[in-house]
Amino acid sequence: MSEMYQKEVPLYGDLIDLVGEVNAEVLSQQPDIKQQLEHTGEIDRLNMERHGAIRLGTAAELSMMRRLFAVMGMYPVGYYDLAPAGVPVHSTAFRAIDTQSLNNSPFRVFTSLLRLDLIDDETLKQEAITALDKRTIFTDNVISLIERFEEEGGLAAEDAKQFVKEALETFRWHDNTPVSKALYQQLLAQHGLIADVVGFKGPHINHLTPRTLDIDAVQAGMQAKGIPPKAIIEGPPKRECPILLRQTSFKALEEAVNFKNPEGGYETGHHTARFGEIEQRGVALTPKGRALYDKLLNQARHQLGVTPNADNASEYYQILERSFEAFPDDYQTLHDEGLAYFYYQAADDAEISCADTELALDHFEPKSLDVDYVNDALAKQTITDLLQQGMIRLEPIVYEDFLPVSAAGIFQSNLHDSNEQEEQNGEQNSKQRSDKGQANKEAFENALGAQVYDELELYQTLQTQSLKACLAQLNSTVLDSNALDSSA
Ligand code: OOG
Ligand code: NI
Repeated sequence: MSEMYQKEVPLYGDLIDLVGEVNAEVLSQQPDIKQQLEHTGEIDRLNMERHGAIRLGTAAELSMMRRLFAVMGMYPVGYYDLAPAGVPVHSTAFRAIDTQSLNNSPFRVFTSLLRLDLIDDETLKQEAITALDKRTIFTDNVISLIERFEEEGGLAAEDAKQFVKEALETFRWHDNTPVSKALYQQLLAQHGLIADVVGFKGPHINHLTPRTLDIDAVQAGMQAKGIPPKAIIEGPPKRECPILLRQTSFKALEEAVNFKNPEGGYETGHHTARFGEIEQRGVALTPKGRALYDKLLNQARHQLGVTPNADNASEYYQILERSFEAFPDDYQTLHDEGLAYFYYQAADDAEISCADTELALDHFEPKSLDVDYVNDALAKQTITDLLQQGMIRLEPIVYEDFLPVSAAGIFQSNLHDSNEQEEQNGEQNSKQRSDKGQANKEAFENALGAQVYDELELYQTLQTQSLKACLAQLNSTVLDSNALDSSA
């Protein structure tokens, strides 16, 4: 998909080059970052794309898409309602859910379903539904292969190869549209996203997003390479210990398309939808950490008084930085205050043998492997002691999901130049719909044909599993050395 997209959108290839240069520079300048990436196994996936995004039109498309991603071990995680921000979609992210699979492939697809119910013009709504009903976004072959996967619990190597080839077709760009220019323009007047979904043959991938180790450097470097950046970097400010997700993109390109002429043939026009994005991820936050993040972000936005834009970008960053002074910025405190999720890892052998194994042994009764034990106060003290002695080290669990306020910013900066109007709509929408959040999630899951995973539960499980594995490893090391002592 990356190769296809670089061919389709050459500017995206330039962005990839810039990201590669900046990442290499950071790795050579900051050996501690390099070491951390080695410990968590992420060094090998550094230069792979981290996400892409598509927009779907119907429940049937969404549920087949869920089945397609399941073939690749990608499952729907999280629910994002963008309607309160004036974007008529709700979304999930398909991604791997366990550590090993994430290390094999961290790629996620932010997948949105259009909210046709938000089109208030009844005639237009019907035309949109008719247009969507007419299109088929999956090849027959990919559907057969999905069915085979479901029946047999897997695909043979040849089939898997064929599956990738066929699945890619769904994400391809088509510059001949199935709708007339007149209908396209009506849809566009309703909302840029509606035109982008209903006006095309399929859900073209609308951006891909590599990971950068220094998003500020890439943002600054884009201009110099002739890549027009979005006005502001979304998410938290620059920090010593990155949290959640910071993102920025280059502005969507205006591309030539051919609209289907009702009298036959095509007429030329253009469409703006596809762009390139970069992301820098940090540690996943617990519900307590996330509540603090939301509070500080809202506080900063409220203080700025208007939506951050090109004219107030530096003022916004200053306000944001000041606001986030209240968010602890070292991993130990983030851990001790229960603000972020961490992997617990037994220190390397060398470090263990220098540590005071007897003290550790005092704490390690066999019950230490019990999950409940892990949560009680004595266990907390034990963990603190072990961390202090250097027997256990903490490695941040990377946030693998998305942020609704940031996503809305990414959507909006890549739509037609009607931002201001959309933001005003957004405020109205949030008033109208603030109490409908739960019902929307249910509607989304009905369309999806499954429930979405709760991302916070997934992080908690990763943390607990790592603690159990680490205690088991320490126990066996300590017991081994004890056995050696007593046999001596
Ligand atoms: C998705 C925008 C959201 C992100 O990274 O938050 C997104 C879209 O434009 O379809 O990709
Ligand atoms: Ni994105």
